[in-house]
Amino acid sequence: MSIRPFRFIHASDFHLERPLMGVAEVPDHLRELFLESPFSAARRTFDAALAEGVDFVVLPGGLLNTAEMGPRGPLFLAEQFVRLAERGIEVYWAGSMIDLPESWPAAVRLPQNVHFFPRGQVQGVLVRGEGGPTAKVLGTSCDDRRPWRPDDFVPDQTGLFTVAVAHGRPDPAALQARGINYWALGGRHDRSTPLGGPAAIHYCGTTQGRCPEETGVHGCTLVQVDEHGQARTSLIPTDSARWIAERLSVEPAATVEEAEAHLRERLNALLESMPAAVLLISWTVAGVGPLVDRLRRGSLAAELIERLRGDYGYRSPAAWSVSLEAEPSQTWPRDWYEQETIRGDFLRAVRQFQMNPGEPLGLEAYLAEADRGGELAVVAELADEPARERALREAAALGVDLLTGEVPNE
Ligand SMILES: [Mn+2]
Repeated sequence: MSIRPFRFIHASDFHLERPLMGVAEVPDHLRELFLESPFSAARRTFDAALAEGVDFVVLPGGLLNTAEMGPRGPLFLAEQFVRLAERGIEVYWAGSMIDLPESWPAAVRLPQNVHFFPRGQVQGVLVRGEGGPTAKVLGTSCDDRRPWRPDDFVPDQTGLFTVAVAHGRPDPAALQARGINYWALGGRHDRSTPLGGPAAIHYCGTTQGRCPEETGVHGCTLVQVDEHGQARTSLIPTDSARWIAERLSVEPAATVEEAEAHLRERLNALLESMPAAVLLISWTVAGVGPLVDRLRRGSLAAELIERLRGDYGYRSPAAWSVSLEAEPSQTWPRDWYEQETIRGDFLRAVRQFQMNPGEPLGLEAYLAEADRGGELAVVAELADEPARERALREAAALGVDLLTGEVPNE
């Protein structure tokens, strides 16, 4: 296949309706950032499209919750689309369940360059360059009555490079079998490429991490298709706030001063490697010994975090320590399990659950009446093995904390 090279931007999951969240407290000087960074990430995406002079932009959904967010989101997006229209850049948008074509407010005019794919069927659009068609873009918006299937997508019969745009998580093998050149997918917030090569499957991820779990760099993807029809993807960062999870192991004999020096070293290294974004860091300290015990109970963790915030959290850009926690211990002294104490009873009960992964935890009983039997009840079952193990470990640590009494380092 010999074709004219072209390039496009692939971006999804702007979630303009959702500020940054998942922290206990937001300091005053970062409030604006927590509210605005989803918008600035979307704006940077369109800035990148203009700067790179792309041929078109594909948006596989999750851009905004049109039902929840009022006029600001749609007005903002329409404005951005106009910027692209002025440069002749087409936009292909495949909505998710929160951004369906029907829910776009009629009062906000979508410019002509925006092709919003309908729900319930796959539509194909030819992308025209100066010398004729360069590519075919196929897309569909989500439909709860009939979820789209990989089979609905048929590659261009004349051999044009075909891009499929959709929101969802189908089986990569079923996608690969279709013979589409590039699957531009949305619906995952982490960036991933289930399949590279001539039938690429790519999730660009959200343009702005929204909570402590959405760690690392977020952005949009620039896709460059060469004359052989090979697609090359590269990340363009768009996040102005970046969530970082850092784990620090300490020796049993470590002192507070040593641990603090390590934390500062890490902070300096992070600031050096990522100077352009505000860093939001969740610390986990792992290990055994008096230091970790003190971090788990008492005020040491709060004091440490206060000092780190004071020294690094108000710079520009800031490195803000969101939390500092001791990792729940994996093991407790063997004789604790044998003691005829309430703590012994408790640890034996937890171990019973740990050794029998099939035994239900029965957490549903603790939910409010209205939530039983619902979606939350499924989550509360903790059927997912790592989640169950983590919950049991945390329960054991909490039980040990509460039942060990005043002797912190027994
Ligand atoms: Mn999403």
